Amino acid sequence: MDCLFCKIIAGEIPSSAVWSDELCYAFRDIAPQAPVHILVVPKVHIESVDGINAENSAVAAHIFETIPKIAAAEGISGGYRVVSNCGENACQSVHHLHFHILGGEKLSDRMA
Ligand code: DGP
Repeated sequence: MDCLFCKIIAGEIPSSAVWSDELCYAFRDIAPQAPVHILVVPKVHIESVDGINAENSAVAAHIFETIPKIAAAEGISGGYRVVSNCGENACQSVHHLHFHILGGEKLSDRMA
């Protein structure tokens, strides 16, 4: 499968890792939109939030258990934003489920 994030998870494309466990991988976004901008992805390929179902939702739950741990390790526990773009109208550009963690400064009170 020609998936950028699958290649990053496999180590075929370099990335700046901040977390790795049996179910998920987190790394720094190549074009940060905040002082801290991390992407958290499942190691299994899921296209987007639309692809979460009863069979794989444990991975999504695990990611949401992991996000606060990453935020704490990054020192942004005082406030951060979690975003997942799903589909064309949301401008999803990489079709492997990912959650952006944005923080390290006072973020806009607008989402877009
Ligand atoms: P989205 O637009 O929600 O699909 O976000 C995709 C993000 O992926 C975007 O913020 C930039 C990031 N990205 C794209 N290619 C690479 C890459 O090769 N390495 C890293 N670290 N991030 C990437």
